[in-house]
Amino acid sequence: HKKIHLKDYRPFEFIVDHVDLVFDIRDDHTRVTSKLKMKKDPARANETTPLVLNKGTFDIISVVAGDMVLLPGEYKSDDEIFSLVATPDIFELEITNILKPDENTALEGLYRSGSILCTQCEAQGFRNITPYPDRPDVMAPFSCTIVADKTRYPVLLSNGNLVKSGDLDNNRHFAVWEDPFKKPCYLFALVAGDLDVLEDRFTTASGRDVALKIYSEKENIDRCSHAMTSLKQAMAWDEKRFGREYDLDLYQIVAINDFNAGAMENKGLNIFNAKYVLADPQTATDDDFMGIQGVIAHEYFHNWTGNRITLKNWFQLSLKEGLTVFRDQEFSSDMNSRPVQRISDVKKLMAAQFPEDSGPMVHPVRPDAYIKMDNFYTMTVYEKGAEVIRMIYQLLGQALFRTGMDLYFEKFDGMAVTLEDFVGVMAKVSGRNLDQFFRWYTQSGTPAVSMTRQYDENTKSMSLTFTQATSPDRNQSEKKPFHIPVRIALINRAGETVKQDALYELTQETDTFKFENVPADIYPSVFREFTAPVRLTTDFSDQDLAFLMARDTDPFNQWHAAQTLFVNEIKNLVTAIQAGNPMAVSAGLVNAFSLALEENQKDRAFLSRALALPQETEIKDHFEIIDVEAIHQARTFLKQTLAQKLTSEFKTVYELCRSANSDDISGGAMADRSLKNLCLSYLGSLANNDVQDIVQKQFEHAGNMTDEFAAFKILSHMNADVRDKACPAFYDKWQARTLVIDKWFSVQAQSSLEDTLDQVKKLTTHKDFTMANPNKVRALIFAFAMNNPMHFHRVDGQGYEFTAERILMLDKINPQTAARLCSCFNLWKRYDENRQAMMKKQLETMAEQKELSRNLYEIVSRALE
Ligand code: DPP
Ligand code: ZN
Repeated sequence: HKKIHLKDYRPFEFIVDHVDLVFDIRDDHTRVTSKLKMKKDPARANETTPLVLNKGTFDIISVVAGDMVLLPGEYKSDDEIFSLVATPDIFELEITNILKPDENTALEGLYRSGSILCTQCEAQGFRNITPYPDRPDVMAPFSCTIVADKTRYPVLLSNGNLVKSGDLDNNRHFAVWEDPFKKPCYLFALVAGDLDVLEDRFTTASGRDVALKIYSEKENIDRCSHAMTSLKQAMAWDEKRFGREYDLDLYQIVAINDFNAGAMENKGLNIFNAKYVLADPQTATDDDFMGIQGVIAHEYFHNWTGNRITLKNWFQLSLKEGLTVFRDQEFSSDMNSRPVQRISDVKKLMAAQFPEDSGPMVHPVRPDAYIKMDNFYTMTVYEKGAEVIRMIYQLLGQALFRTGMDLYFEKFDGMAVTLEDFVGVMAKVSGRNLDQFFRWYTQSGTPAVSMTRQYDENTKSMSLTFTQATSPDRNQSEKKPFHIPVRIALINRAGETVKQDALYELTQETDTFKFENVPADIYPSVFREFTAPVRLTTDFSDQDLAFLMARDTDPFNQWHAAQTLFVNEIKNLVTAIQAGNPMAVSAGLVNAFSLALEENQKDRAFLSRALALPQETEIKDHFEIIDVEAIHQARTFLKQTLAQKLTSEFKTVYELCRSANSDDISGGAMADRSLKNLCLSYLGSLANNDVQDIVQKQFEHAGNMTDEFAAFKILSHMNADVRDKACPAFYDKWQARTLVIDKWFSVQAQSSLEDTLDQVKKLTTHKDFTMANPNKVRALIFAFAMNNPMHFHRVDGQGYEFTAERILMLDKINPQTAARLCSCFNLWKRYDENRQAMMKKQLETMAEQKELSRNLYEIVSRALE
């Protein structure tokens, strides 16, 4: 399988002036006719230049060049390429081919989801629709005609504006769409189906009246209003914060049940995984509501960062994704609680991006090479990419950053550009040299930064010394220092600010900052709001951390101190377990925890995050060799000890937070629920009759999915009897709601009970489970392999065996999703010898398969390299 390298990038030799597509949808096939108006790049006029278009596996029916019908010998066509040996300087090419969307299980290109036909083209799915220069730097205006049966497909959608529609013979009808904006083909979209629509309007700052339409299957149309509210919030926010207005008269979103990713920003016609559109308090949790708001906004923001300004090549993916994630994070921070948003974004980065950096998929934010681009829609490109933008924002400050964004939009509108172009405008408007900073894009790995304090009694000065080091990896054998911004404030023992928050910059292996005239018993609060994506170690003792947890003036750092305390405690417990010593939780931790819990009248959303123990999957990142059982045992023991010692406190807070109205999704009500359910989860870990009763009551009488699901999760861990009652009850109530049934699968897959693997195997034959639906696979198989370390890493290897079988099965259906699932084996070298050997064996078995997809091949071969 061929590797594509950034260094081999060449511009396309032709220009596409216009694309005219016709989709003739029939019961068992769709006939696509594409008319391309093309010309040679003027620099190549009169040269003999072969035309090479990307192509998927479909049959070509006819090719017309100009007014000449070409015979099969006059063009070349296989499963990857369509080519002509030579063309005139200016020409038209009409290609007709036949697609079988019903057989398209990979969900790339044109495919069927239930009764709906739809498309997914990013990254390289358009080539499965028609031969085309399938690369983001070829931009063209598109028009699209759809012809279909009126009864089966009453709604016919594509990008841009509807310019014509009408009836035809034989109960058929047609619609013609024109998109006035030039775009790369990965932003093309088509939807045909029997859909209902929720309509609204938005008037932009300059007075453009935009029709907003959200489409879904008929039975779900009353669950689209939260998505609509979120869309309007996003449109208003982008005008206010970035001066960006929407540019068409119509914005459409379609909810689809079978979708590989979260959502797709196709120009004027977003296609969404239904999970990120549909919600009401009865069927969606507060997290689901937040997720929808964030994803709706993310796709909307792409209209400027991604669509109007797009990518020169796929290596630049973070140019649109890192920037757009940064924008959606800022949006969510402005709509909700900024500190809580920051905590959840950083938690995600630490839980999923840091491990990516320590495994075989480690790559710079701008990768140098790929076999299959789909494999590089990663936490590094997205989440770390957003952190890199955030660092630029920190270095420049809000005003200059905005000036830089304005210039970026002005200079590059309608173009396909690079990360250098983006950082270039930021350097220009600020007058700063960002050359060293650019290493964040080209050098992989998480820098480890250590901070130590030195106090000089004579001069009454405190020095902070920062040392950075990044481990060598397959991308670079030697790492140069990063340019790392760090926000620092000084706090005294009374929790008062002694020195205001200011920005410092690390550029060397070691940097020291000196603070004069400060008392000895002072605390530095460093990397406030997580100024940079680094692994931080400090010389803080557990007492220092307890102080910072209570008194740091940055809530993010309070959270971080609490998490560090928990991790330290769990590490001590793991050491005790491994040495065969009895476990004990330190009194200091219980005390710090109890003091924090007393602050429950303040910010409950924040508190529920600060007092949540890190997951086993997050804890593992703090160990060189991961001891699955010991980590599970240690965390469980810590949780139970806290629950035991603070039972009445947890019960009190649980009662205090119960007043929220069950269908109120305001920030305050969500905060109450999250703290209440955190308390319930601690109590639930005790699994005695008394708490079982409380959990059971909440499960049975909950007025919303957040409470019901929280209780259900706890019951699923209690014991087999309890679980075996809760599961059918939940199923019977929600069997008609496929998104809720996903939750039902995932809870069972993540249970800590002994027989979980057997249950999961049984569930693979459940009538509601299918390997063909990515949401179902994620709910059951991903949840088991990624979020249930105790059972995935079973010492008999059966968890590995089961998962590897499923990956191979899935690879035949949906290679993109199979490759994603396979990353559960990525950290195999971090486990004990026995597990290493078993995981390696599964990877080798996969590698030996004859017909691995390119997607899966890349993941497996990197893991074994
Ligand atoms: N471009 C999409 C997104 O991140 C992913 N397919 O929004
Ligand atoms: Zn995106």
